[in-house]
Amino acid sequence: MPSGNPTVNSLKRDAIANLPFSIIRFAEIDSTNRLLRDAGRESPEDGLVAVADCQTAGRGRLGKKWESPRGEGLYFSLTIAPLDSTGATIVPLAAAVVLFDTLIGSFPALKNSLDIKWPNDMLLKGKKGAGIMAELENSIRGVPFVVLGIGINCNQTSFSAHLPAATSLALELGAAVDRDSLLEVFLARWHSYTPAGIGHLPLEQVVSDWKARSSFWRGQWVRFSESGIISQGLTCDIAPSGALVLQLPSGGRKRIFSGEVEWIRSG
Ligand code: BT5
Repeated sequence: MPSGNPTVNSLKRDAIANLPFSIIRFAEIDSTNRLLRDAGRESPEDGLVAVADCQTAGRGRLGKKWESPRGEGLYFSLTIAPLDSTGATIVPLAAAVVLFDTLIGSFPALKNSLDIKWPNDMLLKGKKGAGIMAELENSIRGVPFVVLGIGINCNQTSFSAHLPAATSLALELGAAVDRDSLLEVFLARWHSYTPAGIGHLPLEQVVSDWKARSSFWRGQWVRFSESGIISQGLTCDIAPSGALVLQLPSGGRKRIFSGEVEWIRSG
């Protein structure tokens, strides 16, 4: 994006001044999730946010990488503590709901192009514009906590050849995006979605909010792999547990709790 282009999504800088977040900023770090996990092992601090201008070893799920070029994306993590294993299920779903609303609220032009692919991909016209992960950890004193990590492609104008299905907000909007404002809007919305803490939010409500924002959970053919065997199924629901429910060609139903499902785009 040429530097002279307009910046959209402006918001007053003190929007989250009174909310229970502490933000630490880095010009460069290996991974904001790694940082908050390590810090949390000593003493998890609820509401601690780490944000970086660039990550040299940004992480995705299951040992995958998150490309985090300098100055282009929004890369941040949030510690939620204490929170036990239910958090690993509810947090990424809730984060997808809040991120969806953050993006639509900030950029109404995305109304018809934004979608959520189970479990955690934020799609813009079918391409991945943001990713969400949640890592569960225990402190040395046995306090369980979750580190929520979000990477949003904001101002990239191109992606490396091995990411043909990636896009950015700027590519979709035709204008550069203010990353600080986006972070503030997300945190403000996260706080209002979870006023008493995410642990008090019923999973059923989060699942229902997630379903209301995604077209992916119904009527989409997907491929999944189990014990090395690749099978296909038609998405038909999100279970109250957050699992993706598939209708199998054999007639049975299958719940997928984690891992990858690959969208088979052509009918
Ligand atoms: C995710 O994993 O989508 C979660 C990404 C979370 C990144 C944030 S950034 C701040 C915080 N600190 C971290 O270290 N991580 C978090 P997953 O569903 O596993 O997707 C990873 C896959 O997405 C990769 O294998 C690539 O195929 C693709 N990918 C990598 N970088 C991408 C990018 N910038 N845009 C779109 N796709 C990308």
